[in-house]
Amino acid sequence: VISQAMLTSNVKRDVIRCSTGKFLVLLMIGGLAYLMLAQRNHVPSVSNGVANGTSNKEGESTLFGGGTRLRNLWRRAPRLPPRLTPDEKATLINSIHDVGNVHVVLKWKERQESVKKAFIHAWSGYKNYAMGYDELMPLSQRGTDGLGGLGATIVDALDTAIIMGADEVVSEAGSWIEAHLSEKISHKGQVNLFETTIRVLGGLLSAYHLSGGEQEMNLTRKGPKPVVYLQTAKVLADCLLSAFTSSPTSIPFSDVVLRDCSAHPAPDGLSSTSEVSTLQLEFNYLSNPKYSQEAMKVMEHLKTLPKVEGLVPIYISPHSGEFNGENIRLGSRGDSYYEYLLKVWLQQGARQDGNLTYLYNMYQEAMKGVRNLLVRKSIPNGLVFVGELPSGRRGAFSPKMDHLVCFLPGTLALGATKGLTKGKAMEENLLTFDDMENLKLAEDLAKTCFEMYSVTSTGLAPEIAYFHVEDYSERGLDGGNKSSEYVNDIIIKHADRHSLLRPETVESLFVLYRITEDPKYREWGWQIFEAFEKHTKVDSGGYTCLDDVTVIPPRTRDKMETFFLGETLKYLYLLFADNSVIPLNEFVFNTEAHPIPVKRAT
Ligand code: DMJ
Repeated sequence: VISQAMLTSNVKRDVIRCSTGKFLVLLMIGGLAYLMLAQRNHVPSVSNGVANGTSNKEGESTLFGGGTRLRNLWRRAPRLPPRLTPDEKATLINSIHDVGNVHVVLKWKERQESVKKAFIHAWSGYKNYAMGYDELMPLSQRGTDGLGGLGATIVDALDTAIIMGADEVVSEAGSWIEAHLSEKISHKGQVNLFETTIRVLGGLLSAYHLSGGEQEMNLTRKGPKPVVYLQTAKVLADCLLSAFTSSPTSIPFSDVVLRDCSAHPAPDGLSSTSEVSTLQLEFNYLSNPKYSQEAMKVMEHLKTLPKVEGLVPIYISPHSGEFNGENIRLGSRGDSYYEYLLKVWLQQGARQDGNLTYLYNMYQEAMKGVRNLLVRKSIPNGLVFVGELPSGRRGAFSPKMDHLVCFLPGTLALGATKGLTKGKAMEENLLTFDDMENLKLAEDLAKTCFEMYSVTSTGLAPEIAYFHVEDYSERGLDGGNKSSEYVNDIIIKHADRHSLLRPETVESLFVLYRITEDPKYREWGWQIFEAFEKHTKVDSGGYTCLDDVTVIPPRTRDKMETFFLGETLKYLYLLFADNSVIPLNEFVFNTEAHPIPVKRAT
């Protein structure tokens, strides 16, 4: 109507004169005005869309496309993505995150299952060819008694089986212990006090606790009643006590003959410092002063001895009660002295019992000593390592680090947060400057321990590594993996190229993962596990130690150490497990990875 009415000016005049026409013209003007206003208001809406990451092009054409302006008058308003409330947004983000998590959770669940399968494979070799012996010789398919003949693999493996829910193993190991162990304890010959305490006594006590002994239940529903483990532990501990009571000082003798419970010093008359100070978690758990007093006298005596910035020589005489020599190291014969200073304090519900603060102070002082006197960086790539002082503080520094030292990152991290996550400890303002330093050192050393694996052709660490520093280097002694960034930093001597399937690195990866929650520690652990699978698995059952980790195929040694089941596979399983399994603020692991509960506040 309007367009036709506009055709001639006569018509235009007539239209304006008549009232219907006036109404129509007003309607037309109003309509045009509405359309123009509406179009203007759309512009910011489109910009919103752009800001929200939707339609940039559309926004530009609306703002800058002058030729299309009229066309735009008739086009639909752009459709913006639905606006979400903050709550809806959070739900969406979480659901996306959860889908990611499901994959991650499944991945680690599967890997954990692989470790359990490895454990069952190790056990089946032992059961088929060596049941009742201390260790399996997987290649010659027989057993050997390297630890006095108490079936050490059985007791060392039992709590790992309980934690993994490997019911058949629990049943077989438990039944053997019930039927044979007490009898063996009363008949066998000489055993080492330390090895028997950490593996057999520690294994029995942990099995007792984990299977519900304290609640007078049998949580595993397999094997004997848990009290059998405790009774057997007491029979053993009663005999081992003679190592303390026969000594003229509070430093125990190193060996005990089980059949008559007589105690003897080592042939050279000396005990290892780590051995005499790594008995207390186990004897304390028996919660009878006749055991704990003897064990704790050692620590009280060690407190009084002179030290080098908290560091101690690796030998001590039970005859004089004094340290012997000046050799200071955190590897063999020194290692778990430092570990138990912290863990015995933690076991006693550290915060509540002021009587044991001296242990924590000794630990803190020693860690400062480690930082001042033993920590260096390799060249060219700056790996942080812990060396040795074979002739004390006035002698030369040796850039030698045993694989055994790789327990230290875990202990340092545990000491810093007392088993809490780093996040929680920081949130609650619990970390001192020393704690932060120790945590940093823990992370640096864990990396070095991992690189001791990845620098070799097999991906497995040697027993001992040397580090290239300014005044020490040797050519032609690398680990064989030329693509490793650290092939020139780490020196592996021919005599040190064996692997005993030791646990210390995976132990530290487990503790560091729990504390820092950094997934790289799990990935490193998985790489190490895969290398064990590839190079040490024996088809007929069991895993074997290697003679040389730097060549492929590696030369083998015919032995499966008890700690491969007691520690290495347990720590790998826990590394891939949920954090609530054996929480670090409720348990301390003895040095053979047997979890012992921390005393609760009364
Ligand atoms: C274990 O028997 C214990 O961890 C001990 O403290 C050191 N050595 C072995 C494992 O390497």
